[in-house]
Amino acid sequence: MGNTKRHTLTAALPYTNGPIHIGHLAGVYVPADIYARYLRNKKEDVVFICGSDEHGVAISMKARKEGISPQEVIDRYHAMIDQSFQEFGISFDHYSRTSAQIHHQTASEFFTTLHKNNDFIEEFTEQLYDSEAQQFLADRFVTGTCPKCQYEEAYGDQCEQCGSSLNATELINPTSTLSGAVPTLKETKHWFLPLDRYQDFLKEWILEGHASDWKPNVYGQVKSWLDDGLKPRAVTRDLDWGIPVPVKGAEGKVLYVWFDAPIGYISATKEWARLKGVDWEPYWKDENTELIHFIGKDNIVFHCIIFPAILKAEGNYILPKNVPANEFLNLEGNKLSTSKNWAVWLHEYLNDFPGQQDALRYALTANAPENKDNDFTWKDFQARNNNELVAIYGNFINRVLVLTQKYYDGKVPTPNAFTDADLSVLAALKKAPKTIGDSLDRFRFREASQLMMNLARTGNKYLAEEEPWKLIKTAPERVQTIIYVAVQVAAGLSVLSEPFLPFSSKKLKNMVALPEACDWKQVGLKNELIPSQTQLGKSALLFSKIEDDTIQIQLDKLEATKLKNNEEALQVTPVKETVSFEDFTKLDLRVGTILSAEKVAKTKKLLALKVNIGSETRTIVSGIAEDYTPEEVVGKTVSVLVNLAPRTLRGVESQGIILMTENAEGKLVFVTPSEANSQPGFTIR
Ligand code: B3M
Ligand code: ZN
Repeated sequence: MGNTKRHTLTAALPYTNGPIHIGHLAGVYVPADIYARYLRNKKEDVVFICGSDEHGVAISMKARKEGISPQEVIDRYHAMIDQSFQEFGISFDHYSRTSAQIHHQTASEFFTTLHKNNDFIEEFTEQLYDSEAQQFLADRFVTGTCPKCQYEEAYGDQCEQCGSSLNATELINPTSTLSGAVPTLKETKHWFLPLDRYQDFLKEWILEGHASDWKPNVYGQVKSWLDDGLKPRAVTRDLDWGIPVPVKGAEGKVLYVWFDAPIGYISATKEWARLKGVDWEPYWKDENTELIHFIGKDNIVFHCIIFPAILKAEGNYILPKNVPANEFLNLEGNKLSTSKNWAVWLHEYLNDFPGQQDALRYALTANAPENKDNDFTWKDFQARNNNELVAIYGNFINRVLVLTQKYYDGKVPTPNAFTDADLSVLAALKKAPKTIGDSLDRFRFREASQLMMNLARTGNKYLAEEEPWKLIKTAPERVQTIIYVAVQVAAGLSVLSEPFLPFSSKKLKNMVALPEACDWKQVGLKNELIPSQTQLGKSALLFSKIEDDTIQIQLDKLEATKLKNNEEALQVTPVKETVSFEDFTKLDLRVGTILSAEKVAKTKKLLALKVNIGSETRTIVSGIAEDYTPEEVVGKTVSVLVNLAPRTLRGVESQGIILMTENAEGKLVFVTPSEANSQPGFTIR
């Protein structure tokens, strides 16, 4: 490839425990694909790598739940994910899987090399053990409270709330997700990667070397781990699904999934190179190669600390130049959830919106969760499609093609003298590859997509202002110039929109008869992309309007999911054991009113309330902060259990319980004495 730059791009390997949804797409695959297409468009040397992550507890758990083997789980989802990525136009050069033999071999070799170099510590330690399930618990087999941020549903290897990487034994109040049992400690031998040995190197490489070019969210997370001080981390597990630990004395143990999965990028590159008959090594070992990892924010520690430490220990590999991790995407105001089916699934979208891949790609890019979590709504999706793709981009292209056909039988006219308006549009076109490219180079995909749309907007506005349809009778020589200019913009757009809108770009390229050689750079260099007298191709609609009832079908689907989840939540609460009337009368329930409320520091869920119960004011800690702000609850009339023994929650003594139930949306609501005139202190019987 001569003197072009070499790039190795990786996109996080999806777990094959479920299909792909819009959160995965917006966070990882769409931006990665835009970047890959952009570089190829500039004729650079790119390998864009991904594959299925088929080990780890996520897979075992899914298999258990469905009563099938892990192999059946991974085969099902690997095929499905691979297919939906292809249909969506995610242009991986290779999509592999970590169950492939070449990966088992590559990962084992890494482990063996590090083992020989004494890069591991071997230790007998006490690990969490579920004696009901007779299994050691790590990673997602155990949940508990995060010691760093107090989030109550952290996993045994990671807290999704604050992103901290954890050891299972650090969790406060751990529970087994297999049996619900409280685990005990039991001794077992494991191999640890002493991350502390890499502390100084990581500090220098990232904190000093990448303060300005890494995204603040990524840099900030890395800095906080390094400030905390790195600790050794087990890279083996007591599990029966995974890559066997390739050393003596490790029978029944497998590699930790986060040890093997990132190595999957390397195995997949090897597999690709073998198929293509090229050498894989420069893509991973040549200092001039730019390695970029596209990931979601929950994967930062693994790609910025653990994997680099592994590569560094091995000694022959390059490190990532950047790790442009995204934040999370929500759906209609709620967190995406595979288990709650709260998602827009890619395979379903492809089915429901055939031929409209670009509409979703565009909506996810224009609203990407680049710097903060963001919300996907169907209304916004519809608006992006109808008001931007159809009304601006599509309208412009359609006018250009239709007018050229009508006035000149589809042949690009010869321009006459250019006016200032013409020249300024041509100048905007010539500048666009640089401005859009600058944003892409800095991984600002939202901004880049808007700059691309602005070029279409410029074209559309130009035609609206010049009104060639009015001039055709009076000043036909002027119309020749206008259409000529508009054709150039359309041609430029076909190139510059390709990373964002690959399907319509391809159609558009045919429509404007773009020469094969015209790439990103040419658009910025040439004065003329399509010479006069070029015969244009047939015009076709690039985008179609999405109607309200189509959107309503999707909203109804989500509504049905909500209802189903609520029903299931109801069904799983069986009636408790019978109590005697005498026991019931022991409970002292009273009407109260909330006088004030404030958040309990360092918790997400807890509010500390002052409640007037008639005879006195009580402090009551209530787990409602995710559903109510303090301001919203002040003044509410509530039902209170007032003779519960006081309990201390996060340092605050709670002197009672407020009765709550749930509404149809799953929001907590107060059990309110609704008949008029009940007063603080009245008893509830
Ligand atoms: N399988 C994705 C996740 O955390 C995880 C990425 C692996 S990248 C090497 O959902
Ligand atoms: Zn946390």
